[in-house]
Amino acid sequence: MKGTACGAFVFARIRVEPLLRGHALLEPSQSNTMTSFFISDLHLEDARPETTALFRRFLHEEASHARALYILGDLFEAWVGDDDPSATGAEVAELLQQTAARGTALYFIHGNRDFLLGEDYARRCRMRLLPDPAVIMVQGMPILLGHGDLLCTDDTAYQQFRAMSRNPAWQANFLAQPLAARLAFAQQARQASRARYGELQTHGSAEAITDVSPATVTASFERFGIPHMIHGHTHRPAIHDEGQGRQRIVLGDWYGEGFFYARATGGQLQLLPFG
Ligand SMILES: [Mn+2]
Repeated sequence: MKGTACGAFVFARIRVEPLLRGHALLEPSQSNTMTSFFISDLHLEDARPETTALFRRFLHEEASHARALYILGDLFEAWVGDDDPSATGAEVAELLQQTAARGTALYFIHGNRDFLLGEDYARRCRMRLLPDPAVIMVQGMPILLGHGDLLCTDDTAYQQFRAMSRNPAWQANFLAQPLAARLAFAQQARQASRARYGELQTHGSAEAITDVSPATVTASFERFGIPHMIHGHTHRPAIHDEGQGRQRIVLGDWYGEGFFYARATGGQLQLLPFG
């Protein structure tokens, strides 16, 4: 009898406990179908499998059955072409393809690390490539999306590299090189970027140069006449009140154990922690 009672108690706990947690009354599939999510700067790579695991958890828990997921660049730490041989690239394609199969529309904007991510890989993931900047309409809100690097106009050396490397002729030439040469180039570029950041820090100008230019932010709001902007890149998650009813949301990076993502729900934009 004792055993039966104990069994009944366990049974009751399993049944009742989720009901006590209010949110469990709604299946994720019901609660998220109207919600859109925004993430950036995951910097996924084979060297940090725990971050890919966190992404998997994000897709299965927080963003499960979302209406849309917008990935605003730097999904990968490096991307030298759609013949990328990494285990992470293969795993992410599978994860995203499963997410799309559950009914979530996937969109991708290139970052400064993965600007060579092409149509082939996007098709594997079942995500659509968007231009930078892109204007979307979510729950009646027009939103300006971008990776964020275009707003960092004080970094003139970077903007020169960006203009050169986004040129289709430069890209075709680069992609025609053997995979090993492209991987070596990416390795070099990362080292050079790290060295340059260190140099800027020594000169005390890293903070200002690697953040957005306020004048460029204002110019973007004016050019598009849109009150909401979401971007990443600077790794400084925040909601900025830019005046005149304008709101700029900066997403977080995934280098630590947690990160910040944005969510559009009930006609409002929120910045939330995960991890
Ligand atoms: Mn970036």
